[in-house]
Amino acid sequence: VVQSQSGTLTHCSSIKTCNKAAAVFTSIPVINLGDPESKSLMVKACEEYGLFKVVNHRVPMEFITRLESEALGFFNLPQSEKDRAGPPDPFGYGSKRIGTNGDVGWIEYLLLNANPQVLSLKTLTVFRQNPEIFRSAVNDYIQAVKTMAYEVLELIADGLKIEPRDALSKLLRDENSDSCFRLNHYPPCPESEALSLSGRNLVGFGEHTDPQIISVLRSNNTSGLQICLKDGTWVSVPSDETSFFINVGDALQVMTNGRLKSVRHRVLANTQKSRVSMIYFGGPPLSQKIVPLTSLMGKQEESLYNEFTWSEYKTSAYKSRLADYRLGLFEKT
Ligand code: GA4
Repeated sequence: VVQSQSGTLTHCSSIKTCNKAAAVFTSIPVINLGDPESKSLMVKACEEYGLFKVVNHRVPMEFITRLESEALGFFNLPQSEKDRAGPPDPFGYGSKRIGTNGDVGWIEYLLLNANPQVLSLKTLTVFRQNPEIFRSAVNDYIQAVKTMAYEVLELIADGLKIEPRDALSKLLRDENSDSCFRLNHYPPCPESEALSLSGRNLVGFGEHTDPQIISVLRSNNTSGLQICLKDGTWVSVPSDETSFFINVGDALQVMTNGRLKSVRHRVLANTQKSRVSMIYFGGPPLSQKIVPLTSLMGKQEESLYNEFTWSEYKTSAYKSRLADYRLGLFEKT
């Protein structure tokens, strides 16, 4: 893995490429949070795709643009400065390496605890002139996005007739909720221009499912996100900087006994523009048992999964490679 002096990413032959141009996902479900039908539309989207787009989300645009510019300010620092905020073990700056088991991508990122009090000092030292500006940009954004995530989970619970309606959201509201936050920067990749001429694209973040309950993503106006449909084809999700994308994670798939699908997704590098994304990963407390919700199970219905705690799942996930099918270890045979 090579890193140039200027702090930009340079070519790295171990980063994967993929060669088929994906169709554009024009039929992506778009859900207006003010729509009385939103709960059933969300459930439908989570059953079919494991992903939907949220409009009328009430997260102030000002919080979004402020954090995006803080993030870019950080990613534009010299490499040596950024490295002082690394490695991401578990929180901090990372470049190209994803996780600890050999995965790489055309990406640099900051991984943060979604509990603002725990914003690691290591990360803040990089913002030594203005750590408070960064801290408040992160806090305001996370707070607003969490509020939306709780609402989404309550609507999903309503749509599935889960009782009480906070059965899912309370796991994220819990002060011990194990949630994290990630700022990603995918620099433009000129090499992939040549590669894409030969029909190949460089992978920014390799295919995977998210282990948590739900993920809330916002990106700038640069495409790159793709999801895998039930039939195995990949489609690219058109970027929309004013909306949020919500995806189902592994834990929610288990809690709904497989009804809602944890979607496989990936990000490809763009040849022209840099992509910035910010993602809140809502997870339960470490001690939480991850089992299908009783109010959702039919009379004779049995769990498709063996019982496990979030801590057990997380430990197992962090030992896996990005593309692994992590739920496989927990399925009943
Ligand atoms: C995918 C979702 C989140 O980005 C993340 C990722 C984590 C990491 O980047 O350290 C993991 C990946 C993610 C799943 C499998 C393991 C852990 C990298 C990896 C190879 C922060 C998370 O929670 O799981």
